[in-house]
Amino acid sequence: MQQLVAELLKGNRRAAARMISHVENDDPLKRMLLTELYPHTGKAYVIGVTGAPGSGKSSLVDCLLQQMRRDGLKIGVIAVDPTSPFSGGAILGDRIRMQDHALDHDIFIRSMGTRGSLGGLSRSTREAIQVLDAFGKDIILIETVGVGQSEVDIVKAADTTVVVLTPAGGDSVQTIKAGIMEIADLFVVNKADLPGAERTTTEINIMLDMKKGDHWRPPVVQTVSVQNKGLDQLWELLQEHRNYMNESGKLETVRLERVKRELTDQVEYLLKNSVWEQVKEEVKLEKLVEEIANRKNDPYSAASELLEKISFFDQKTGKDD
Ligand SMILES: Nc1nc2c(ncn2[C@@H]2O[C@H](COP(=O)(O)OP(=O)(O)OP(=O)(O)O)[C@@H](O)[C@H]2O)c(=O)[nH]1
Ligand SMILES: [Mg+2]
Repeated sequence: MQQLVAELLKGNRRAAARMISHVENDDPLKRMLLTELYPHTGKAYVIGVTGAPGSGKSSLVDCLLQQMRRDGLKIGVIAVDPTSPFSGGAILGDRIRMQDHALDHDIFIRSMGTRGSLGGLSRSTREAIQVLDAFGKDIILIETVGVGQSEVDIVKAADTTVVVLTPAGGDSVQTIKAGIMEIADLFVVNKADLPGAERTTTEINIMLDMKKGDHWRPPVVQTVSVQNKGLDQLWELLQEHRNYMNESGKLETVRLERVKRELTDQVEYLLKNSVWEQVKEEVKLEKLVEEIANRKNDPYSAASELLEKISFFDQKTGKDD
C-alpha cells in the first residue's frame, strides 16, 4: 500500500488508476490510502463542467485541454455519469474522442459511474479528485450531466463551475433547474452555430441582471466547440474567475466549507457503517420490523433501543473500546 502511494506521488499513471479503482469500489484499503495522500492534496484547481445531456460538455473539455496544455498545465479529467451503473454509454464515446489526449502524459482521463460507489457518487468523485490532486495535476476538470441533486453535489467540489447551455429552440433558459442556475460561475452557450444562440444569451443575461449582486457576476460566453470557436475567451474567463476567487478570499472560504462538509460526511459515514454492522450482528431486523408493523412496537422506541445496544467503534484500532 505504501508502495502504491509512493508510486502515485512519483507520477505513475497505473498507480493513479488503481487508486481511483479502490476509491470507486469503496475498498477497505481506501481510507488508509486517502489518509496517506491527504497531506499532498490542496494544490489543484477544480473546474466543474455541467449541463444537459448532449449539450457539448465533452467537446468543450476536449478544447479546454488543448488550451491548458498550451499553457503547460497538467490536467486530470473525471467524467461522471450518474445515470450509468457502469462507465459505459456516452462516457465511453468520450473516451474514444479524448484518445489523442490519453497519449499525452500530462493528461489523465477517467470516467466514473455509480457502480460500486457505496458512499455515493459525489463522495467517490471527491475522493478521485484528491487522488488526482496528490498525483500532481494543476487543474482537475469534472464533467457531469446536469439533471439532479447528485450533480449539484458533485459540482460543490469545484472551485469554478461552468454551466453549459444550448440554443435549444429558445425555451432552454426557462427549463433550467433553479439549482443549476445558482451554482454557475460562468455560462457557456455552446452550439452557437445553431439558430437562437443570441436569444438564449440575452435571456441568460437578463436573468443574471435581475439577480441581486454577488461580487462576481457570471459572464456568458458563446462557443462552437466543434469548430474550436470561443474557447480562447472561455479559458480567459475561467482564469479571471480563478483570480477573483483567490484575490477576494472566497477560495479560502469555500475550501473551508468543503473541508467541514468532508469531515461531517465522514463522521456520518463511519457512524452509519458501524451502527448497521452491529445491528446486523445483534438484532433480528426482520423480526423487529414485523413487530413494528403489527403495532407491538413502534419505530421511535425501537430505534432508541437499538442504539442503546450498540457500542461505538474505535475506528483506529478496529477494536471496541
Ligand atoms: N452544431 C454543433 N454541434 C455540437 C457542438 N458541440 C458539440 N456538438 C455536438 O453535440 C453532440 C454532443 O456533444 P458532446 O460533447 O458529446 O456533449 P456532452 O454534453 O458531453 O454529452 P453527454 O456526455 O452525453 O451528456 C455531438 O454530436 C457533438 O458533435 C457545437 O458547438 N455545435
Ligand atoms: Mg460527455
